[in-house]
Amino acid sequence: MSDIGVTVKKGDNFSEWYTEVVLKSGMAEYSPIKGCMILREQSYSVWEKIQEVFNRKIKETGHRNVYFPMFIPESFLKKESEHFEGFVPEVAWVTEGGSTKLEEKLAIRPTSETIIYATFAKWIRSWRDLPIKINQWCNIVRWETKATKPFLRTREFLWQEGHTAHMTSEEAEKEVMDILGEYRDVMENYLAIPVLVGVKTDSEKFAGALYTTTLEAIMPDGKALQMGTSHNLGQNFAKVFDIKFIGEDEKEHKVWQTSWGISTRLIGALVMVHGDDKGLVMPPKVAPTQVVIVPITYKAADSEAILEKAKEILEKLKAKGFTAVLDDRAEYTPGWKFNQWELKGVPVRIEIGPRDLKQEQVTLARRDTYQKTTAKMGEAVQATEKLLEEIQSNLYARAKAVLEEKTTTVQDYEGFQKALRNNGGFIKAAWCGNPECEEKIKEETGATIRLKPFEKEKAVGNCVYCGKKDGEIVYFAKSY
Ligand code: 86X
Repeated sequence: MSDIGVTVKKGDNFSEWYTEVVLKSGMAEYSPIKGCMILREQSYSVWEKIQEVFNRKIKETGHRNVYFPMFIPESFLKKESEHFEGFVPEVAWVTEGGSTKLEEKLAIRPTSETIIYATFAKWIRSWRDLPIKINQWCNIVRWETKATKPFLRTREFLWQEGHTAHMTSEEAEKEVMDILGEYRDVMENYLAIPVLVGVKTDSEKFAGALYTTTLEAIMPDGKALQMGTSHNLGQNFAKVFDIKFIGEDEKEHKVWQTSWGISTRLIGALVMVHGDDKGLVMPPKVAPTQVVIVPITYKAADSEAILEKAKEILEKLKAKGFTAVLDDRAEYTPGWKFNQWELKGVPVRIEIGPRDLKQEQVTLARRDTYQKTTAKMGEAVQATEKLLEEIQSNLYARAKAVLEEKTTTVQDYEGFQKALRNNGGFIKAAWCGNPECEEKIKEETGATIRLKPFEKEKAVGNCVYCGKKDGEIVYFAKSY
């Protein structure tokens, strides 16, 4: 029995707990290839939900989905060596077709800038061709040398990559921020994970970008996780790929570009942030199954009547658009079923037993707090709907409290090191802007600057490393 449920406590060994939950809940399975995993029904369903939500958002704002080849000629990546140099050791190559050596080896896309922007150069002639706002959902391969971890760092993963080209710098800037806002909405209001948003420092930004904006969450072990990124590419790629247009002024201009992405990494964050000692806890808005109905019919004389009621409620829930299942398997006990659905993180369980039937009620058990309540049989659907909403907001509130608890403001380096040691999480401190201080802190503590908050939240203090005046307040953390 013990090998069915989770055997490691989240608070005892977080890393082992994570792996156990991911495997036992039916989220992922290891594959024969190191660093490549199988996305099972539980996780793929969450991915589909993320796709559904994000597709709706970007289509509303005029983006369209496309699909580019997964092979990128070596010469394309070389053209961009300035921006991709650091990544070269991570590229996987195809060198043969059948038994014939290829004339030019092909990279398996680690990201698609080069192939997409070479194509933009063909598509764009005049200002009338702009803007171009495209997105693709695809797989990506990066031959990681660091230890891999399901969802967080795998050699193959799924993502969306958005790529846009605009007439003006202002338009590109707005695009970067609009997408950042949509990402934030997905993360906070669907996945129930609060994030900090801001700008990367020069040493942490994408080399091909003018600036990189980022969304960062904190995991229960105190490490930060980058949840998504939206880049302002300026005219950097337009110069390399010669993407130009004749403007209304009849002069030639280079386009202004953006790129942005989120990946299946978000699913790893979901497990880490909300899961507990019994397994997954799914936020209702992305839960593959929102409600499970378990009839308690063993040894019950009125099992027929119980089942009938259960089916009635199931149909009503479905009609209202909820994803509900009726677990009427006779070969398992209710207790076994409870454990299994808890492991899978189903937010609400409806129990109907002989006593419930007699009193014309149902018992509702919520996954986040394990609290049980009863509702009148006729109000079961309404009560469930309300409970799902409550769970969604409670999960967010709980995660938000953790984020706050794991954020420490410090004045000096001693305080910095102490906070990092004792509490982990985000350290809010002033930084003079010198990359050398940033690098020293990284070397000495392992923490990096995760982001600089946006203008409106700006504050100043003495640099936590060198003590220089009027440094800007930034967020440091150790990270995944
Ligand atoms: C950076 C930049 C950008 C579109 C995103 O962050 C969102 C979606 N792309 C990705 N990046 C690389 O450019 C890269 C390149 C190579 Cl060749 C590689 F092997 C790994 C990479 N990793 C990240």
